[in-house]
Amino acid sequence: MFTPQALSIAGSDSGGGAGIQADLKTFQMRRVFGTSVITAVTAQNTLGIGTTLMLPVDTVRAQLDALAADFHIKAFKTGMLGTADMIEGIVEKIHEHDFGTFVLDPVMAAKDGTPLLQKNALAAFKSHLLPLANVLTPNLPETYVLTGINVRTDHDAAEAAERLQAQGVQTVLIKGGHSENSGSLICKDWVFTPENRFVLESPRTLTRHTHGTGCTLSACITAELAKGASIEHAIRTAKALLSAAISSPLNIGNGQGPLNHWAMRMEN
Ligand code: PXL
Repeated sequence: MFTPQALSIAGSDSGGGAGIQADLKTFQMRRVFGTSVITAVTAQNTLGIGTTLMLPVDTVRAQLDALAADFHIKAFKTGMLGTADMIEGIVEKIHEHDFGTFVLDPVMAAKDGTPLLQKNALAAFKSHLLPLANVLTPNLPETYVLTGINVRTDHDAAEAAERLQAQGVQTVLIKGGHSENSGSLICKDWVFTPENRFVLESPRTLTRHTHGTGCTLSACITAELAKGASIEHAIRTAKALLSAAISSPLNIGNGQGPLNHWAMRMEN
């Protein structure tokens, strides 16, 4: 039997809650074999990010070549990419190899504000990477940077998605968790696929242990797509995993702690 294989191209979080570590844990939870190409190493705990080291672009490209030569990766995601050079080096390899369906998590900054994508890398991000995305998963601040639209209403979300789809993105998932309406008990996400659109609503859990939510969501979507699920099914499964992972928190570290990646049972 063919074993589904997925890839995460992202940064390492020594604290284990976000980045490559969150992605691999999520792949494993969904019974997908996880591979990883590390773009950067962050010295990090639940209190924040210290030193960050970008790996040489050639080392990243060599990791991609190694996987392409031996694996059958059906879906991949990108997280922290850091610089314009890194984006350009990876984009070339995405064109050269076939890693399957592409889930683009437009990681720009950590929750403590540390930039994870240089400002001068935005142009390369928008012109070279964005048009390749099968699924794009921006939060509200990222949606603003990519479209100039400050999403507050369903209409704003539709307009932002339209702009992104005009640039080649297939499915847009706008995550409403950063809403100014965060006093609300409901958290709303908007999904626009090429065929339809729908809204996902979930109860807002009052917790500060939300480190790695974006990474985990996009990793779960990637895992489900690697197994051949439809986009809609993959997104709904990822939301269910996220809700479980947020609502049964772990007690790790003294700051903004990680999700509970093993909270969702496989039969869900
Ligand atoms: O959650 C975004 C993110 C992605 N990748 C790495 C991170 C973070 C947030 O801290 O550290 C490596």
